[in-house]
Amino acid sequence: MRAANEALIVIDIQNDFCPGGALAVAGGDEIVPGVNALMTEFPTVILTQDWHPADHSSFATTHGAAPFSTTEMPYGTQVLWPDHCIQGTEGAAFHKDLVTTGDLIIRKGFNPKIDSYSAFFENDHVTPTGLEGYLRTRGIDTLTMVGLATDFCVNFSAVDAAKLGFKVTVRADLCRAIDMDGSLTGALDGMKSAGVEVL
Ligand code: VGL
Ligand code: ZN
Repeated sequence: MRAANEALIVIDIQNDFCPGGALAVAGGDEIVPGVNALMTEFPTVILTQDWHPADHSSFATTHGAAPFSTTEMPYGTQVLWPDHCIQGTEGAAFHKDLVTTGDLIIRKGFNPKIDSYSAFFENDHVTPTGLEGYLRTRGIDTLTMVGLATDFCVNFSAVDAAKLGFKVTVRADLCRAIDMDGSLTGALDGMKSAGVEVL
């Protein structure tokens, strides 16, 4: 068992990010057995769940635009996604084989006007989710991250955590990427320059 100051953060292993889902990540379901096994090593396990209202501003349908196009939001450029992870739907549910007995499930992306890739801040980079306070008040300063997608929610979560002063390791073998327009290479470089250890 790892020390009490360590936590595993399991990011967005939900049906819509797995094959057959609305925003399927290639091989997204392959990581489930390895993630479940890794959970047994950690005293604290936290899961995140992408959790959007039906008319979310990150959905292409909300703008009458093409999926995977981009738009300018007050907080910067936003990719417009296929409708995914709508609150309470089967697509938003965790993969059926994922162990979900972790200590905390943190939902994100519920603000209709702002997307939230990171488990720590919405995409405006200032609105907190509360996860930082949860970790600090429990004396946790060292994080391992796994899940979907490497280049979006894992990347943003890992970089924010490193900026906040947490020691962060990403197990890239237990992540899978969307990889649009070189986003995976950019994410791996960005994480490394932020001080994230990518294994
Ligand atoms: C994600 C795009 C939109 C992710 C979530 O979990 O990486 N990507 N919403
Ligand atoms: Zn989303």
